[in-house]
Amino acid sequence: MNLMQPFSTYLDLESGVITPVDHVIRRHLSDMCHMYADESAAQRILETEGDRLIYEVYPVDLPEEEGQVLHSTTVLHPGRVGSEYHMTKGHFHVKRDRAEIYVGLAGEGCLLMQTGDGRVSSVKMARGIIAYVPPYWAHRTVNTGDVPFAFLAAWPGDSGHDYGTIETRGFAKILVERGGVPVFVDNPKYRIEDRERA
Ligand code: M6P
Ligand code: ZN
Repeated sequence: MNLMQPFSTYLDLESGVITPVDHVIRRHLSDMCHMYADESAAQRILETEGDRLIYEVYPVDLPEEEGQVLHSTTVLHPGRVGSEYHMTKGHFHVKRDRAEIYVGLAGEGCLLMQTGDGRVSSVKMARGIIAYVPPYWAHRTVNTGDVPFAFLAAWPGDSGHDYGTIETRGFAKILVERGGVPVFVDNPKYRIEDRERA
């Protein structure tokens, strides 16, 4: 048995920043412009204001293996691309039957979930809300507020991240601003799997 030493890290509950972390993952608009419904709005932002920081992930350094509980915080900055609110890329777990827990820390947003056969669900997130992502549901977060939306997440060590499925198919619903409030609309870029169409 390879015995690990117990340890702790520090989570700033106001900002969502964990210290120490080995490396902060920073996702900019250029990493995901094709994921927004209005790609020309994304291009305009890149040309006029440069490469906007959308979100940061602070992962506690742990081996990605069965038995571990991986955990990280995400700080999702406020803003929109066209009328669509800033969001994370979103992913399925490679092992689809692995669940995840989200705990809201600061700001407000939405946890958007979707199954492989296109069922959708969402949970409103704010400080103190614990959201459960059951096995088989892809998950993406959206910042619907004016301040950074921060949350803690924990998931089994052998889950793995499958980004490809969401990158090619997208989520069925997107969150856009209409008259100052967030509303769900159908994602014009959503692609149903061919076998579902048949
Ligand atoms: C949460 C967890 C992480 C994930 C991060 C950002 O912290 O679900 O596993 O990496 O959000 O989301 P994504 O990886 O989809 O960009
Ligand atoms: Zn996950």
